[in-house]
Amino acid sequence: MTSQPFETAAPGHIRGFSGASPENSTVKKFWTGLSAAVIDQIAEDWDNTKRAYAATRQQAYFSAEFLEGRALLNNLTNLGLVDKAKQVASEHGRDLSDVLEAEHDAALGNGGLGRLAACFLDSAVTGNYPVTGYGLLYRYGLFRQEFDNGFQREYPDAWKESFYPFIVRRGTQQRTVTFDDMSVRAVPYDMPITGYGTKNVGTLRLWDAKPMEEFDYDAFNSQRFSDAILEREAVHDLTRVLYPNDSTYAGKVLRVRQQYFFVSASLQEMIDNYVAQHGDDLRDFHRFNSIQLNDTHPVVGIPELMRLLMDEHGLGWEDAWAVTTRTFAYTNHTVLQEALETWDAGIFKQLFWRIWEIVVEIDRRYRKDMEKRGVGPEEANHYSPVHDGSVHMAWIACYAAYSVNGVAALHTEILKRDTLKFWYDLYPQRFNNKTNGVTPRRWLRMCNPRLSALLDRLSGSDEWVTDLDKLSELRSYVSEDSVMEELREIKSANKRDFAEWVARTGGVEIDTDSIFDAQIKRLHEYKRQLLNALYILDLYFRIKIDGETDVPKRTFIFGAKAAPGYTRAKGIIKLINTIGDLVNNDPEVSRTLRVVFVENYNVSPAEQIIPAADISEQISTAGKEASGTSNMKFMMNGALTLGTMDGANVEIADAVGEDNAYIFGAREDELPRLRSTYNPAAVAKQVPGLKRALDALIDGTLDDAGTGTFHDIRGSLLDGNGWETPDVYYVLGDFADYRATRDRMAHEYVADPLHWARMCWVNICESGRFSSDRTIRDYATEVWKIDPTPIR
Ligand code: 26Q
Repeated sequence: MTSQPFETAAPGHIRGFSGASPENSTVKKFWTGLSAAVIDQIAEDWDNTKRAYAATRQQAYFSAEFLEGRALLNNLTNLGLVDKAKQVASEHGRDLSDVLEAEHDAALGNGGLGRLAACFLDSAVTGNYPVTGYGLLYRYGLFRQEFDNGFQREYPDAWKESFYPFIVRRGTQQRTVTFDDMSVRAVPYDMPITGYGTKNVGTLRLWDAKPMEEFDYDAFNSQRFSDAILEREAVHDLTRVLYPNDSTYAGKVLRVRQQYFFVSASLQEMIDNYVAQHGDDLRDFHRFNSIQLNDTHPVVGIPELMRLLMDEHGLGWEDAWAVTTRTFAYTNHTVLQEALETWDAGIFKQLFWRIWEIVVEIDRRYRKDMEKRGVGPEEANHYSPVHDGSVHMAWIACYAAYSVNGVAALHTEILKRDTLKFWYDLYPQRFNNKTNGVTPRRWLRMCNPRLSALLDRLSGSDEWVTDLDKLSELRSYVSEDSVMEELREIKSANKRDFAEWVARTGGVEIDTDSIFDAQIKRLHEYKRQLLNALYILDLYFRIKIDGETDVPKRTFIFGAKAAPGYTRAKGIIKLINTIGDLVNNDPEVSRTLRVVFVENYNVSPAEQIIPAADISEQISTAGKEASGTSNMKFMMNGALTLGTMDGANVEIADAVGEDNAYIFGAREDELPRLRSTYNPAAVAKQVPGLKRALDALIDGTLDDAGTGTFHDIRGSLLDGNGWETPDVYYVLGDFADYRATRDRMAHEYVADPLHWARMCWVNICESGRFSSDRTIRDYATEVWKIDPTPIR
């Protein structure tokens, strides 16, 4: 059974949704109909894929976040339907690009970790690997950001309020999740994950929380109307909103409820499927199932699987532990101490006493185990699952998981050397590195059609789209000037598109002849947007006061959200916006420099920015950024990295050679020595221009609307405002090298455009190892032990 061809079926779907002819439908309804037509195309393959995966050894990817972004163009790209969709649109008097713009991003993630999960699902299905994503169907995604006088304001992101066709409710597959104070119905919604050049369709299963009974009629009828409503609301609270923190731990009860909720529902389903396929001896569960934990957020799955195996399926502790410790693998995404998840023991006791009991028993056995191994009681206590009144999620993961990995080579080394050294010494064989990657479908094929067409033509096929290493075969075109000219034209055209997009979305006017220099990522002090901002401020004075004239034209592009409670990060947003106003409104300087701060940065804006960028700012303090993934997206699109030797930058520099990247700043291994004698206030005096830039924060040049924000930022660098360690992230220490390197970079850009193009080309051609296809292949063969399972 096959459905009608897409282009034949689509108009009917549009009519069905809009109750109007396609010509008279709103653009949103047109989008909805077109999207429904995509689902129509894949429905049968999706069924078949589910069946095939259920019968084989399969992998679950547990993650509190999946930052999918838009779905329609991605699916059209994967299914080879872009031209047909264009045709359908134009036949009804529309531009496909307008229709695509009507889609709201699915922003069910904060940043890197959530977007990585989305790239992984894309690569898993493209490689036909039996992988299913499990997470939460948040009603509100990551907050929408607006600027109000340069300050960040947050608004709810009601992303699915109007009908969203890319999730399908599976009402017959509900589960019940039981807390001590309430039972909750878990309703699965499936998002299809299409692959490129395969019939397989993977699944992202997102759980929604519903009251056990739609209405408690007794309560309604017995004058307890408001109790009934309140109870219902308490359940709906569970999946109401994604927590917007990405680097500080917040011990909110609701957050741990969310975690237990999706993890319990997912495990119940996996066990039911196992029983249906392989019978009810659960001692072999791990032979058919493995679960990757995306950071510690789903770690409560470890005691929950123990509970299900023992209490619901009759296994003894030893058998259950044998299964559990062969099922879970753990990925760490951060070395920041303040991000490590620990829960107050009282929360566990109150929400799920049985889980608490199991954690305590894991703890008891762990201590005995350590004693046998000769670990001293003090050290054993420090790494125990429960101590000092808290449950330590990372330690549970390290004790129970069969695999522990970091997300870039340097990061994994730091884990082994510092953060997780204790565990590495105990279980060296568990530790492995899996350098992150990004999907070349969304981040090259789809977002950069011009470059894509050039790569198709030069390589004679689209094979590179699923085998990105193929691009290295094109490296020799580096010496063909005509190809390099073409590359330059592609970049120019992308820059014009971006400038138009900025103008359309209400931003400043930008010069497409200028160097596009972009830093797009969450706002955090360790990522050092402040270093970038101080450079711009200094450059402003160099032009304005020092009369420097030999300054290449630059457009500084920012995109960043700050966690709503992270005051200093929000201050830095205000600072960048204020510097932007100073620069953009200056009649002289604005001829050379412009600052664009893209509001509400998200996946879709990234797809506009990255193909247009010349320079990729990756300037975190060495040792702090676990990997980074925008660095890979920029590289793939021919932007050069201006970065520190941190995270995956190290591997990017290695792939392209240091001649094709701009590396600066203190190295991770020299920072402890440098810090021991570091005096930021002295550095500020010594480095010319630095004091002038810092003083502009408090001398009236920059106005923070009387909030004291800029005073605090300056103080944080110079003297720690009298209470904190000054300049923890070594902003001033790296400033001089950053400025010299960035200046040199700009001069090389204007001095020899052809040479610049050659460097871009090398970056594109050597980006193969940063495809998430490679990452997934490595997980599949080295950790998950799963095989490609193509349908038909
Ligand atoms: C924890 C507790 C309570 C509420 C929220 C959180 C929380 C949520 C999200 C903590 C951390 C995150 C996200 C972390 C993250 O995105 N880390 C990034 O992961 C990327 C993918 O591996 C790396 O490339 C980045 O270097 C890393 O910063």
